[in-house]
Amino acid sequence: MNSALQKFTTPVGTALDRFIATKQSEFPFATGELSQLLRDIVLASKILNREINRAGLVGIETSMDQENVQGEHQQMLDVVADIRFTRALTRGQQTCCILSEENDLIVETGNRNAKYVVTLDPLDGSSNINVNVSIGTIFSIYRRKTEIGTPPTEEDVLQKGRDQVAAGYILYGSSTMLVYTTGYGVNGFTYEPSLGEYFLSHPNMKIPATGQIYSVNEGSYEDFSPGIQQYIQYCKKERYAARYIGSLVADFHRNLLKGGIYLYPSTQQYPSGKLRLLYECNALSFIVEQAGGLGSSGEGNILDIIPQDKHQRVPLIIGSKQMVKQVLEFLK
Ligand code: P6P
Repeated sequence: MNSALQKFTTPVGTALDRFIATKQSEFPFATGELSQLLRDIVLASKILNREINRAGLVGIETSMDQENVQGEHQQMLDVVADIRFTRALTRGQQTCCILSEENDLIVETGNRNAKYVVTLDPLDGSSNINVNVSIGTIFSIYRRKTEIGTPPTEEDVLQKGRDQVAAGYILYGSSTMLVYTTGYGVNGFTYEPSLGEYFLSHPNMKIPATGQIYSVNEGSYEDFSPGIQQYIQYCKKERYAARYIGSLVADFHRNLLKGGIYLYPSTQQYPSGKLRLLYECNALSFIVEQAGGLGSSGEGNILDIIPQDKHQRVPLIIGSKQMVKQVLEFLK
């Protein structure tokens, strides 16, 4: 084939849609419902990506001058993201209810015959929007606990991370990526805006067993337990690189690729840690464990925590397995 022709016929790679269909065909009992649910999430992420990438031009990066149910400052994009994902999941008809950071109560989609529930942080790190720092969406998918056809209840979302069917995140960064797992490894897809499609760019992702990067807000150092303080001193003595973007998905993704550890321990302001078990910590812990890493609260594996409250916060120590285990040694 001549080089000119070759240049214009380079394969574009594996589209996410084809990847989902291929994976579904590998499971004889798969009915396509999970595939459809994943497509619903992908659609919402594409719409949101468009808004984020022109936020400064359309005035969407402004604040809502109101707080969400958590008492946290709400950006307009937080609300837009919540609406986009809720609408896509509702119309996709595979989700019976959604637990979102932006709503205190579970949101019934009206699809009472749907067998899945979604827990969601529609837009994490939104305080970074108006300074053009990467932000992310984090999601978990569970099978409902209540009977098909009945109204969903809180029982459907108060599930251990170990019981997740799938989990993933979208990173709206210098490029937009979707990374997810269904329990059979972790795969990363990069968005090609000119085609409006994600393509497989990071097959079978594995986090290095150890690393030289630590991510923690050292401004809270005085609040940290002696064990955490000793670990931070250890990182400095070892001349590790301090990398903390203030956007969980961005910090997590870099550590997943390069090896490293992210810590959000208990602080004076957040005695139980800042991050939410059901729609941040469980999803990232499922992903990191599938990639060979570890997610811990400092007292046990995140995935084994039995949730008590929908918006429960937990301390999070997550990343390369050897680094997390080392922190646990300091905590003993
Ligand atoms: P702090 C963003 O608000 C977030 O939830 C995470 O994305 C981020 O890692 C963390 O909080 C930053 O919190 O207290 O260090 O500013």
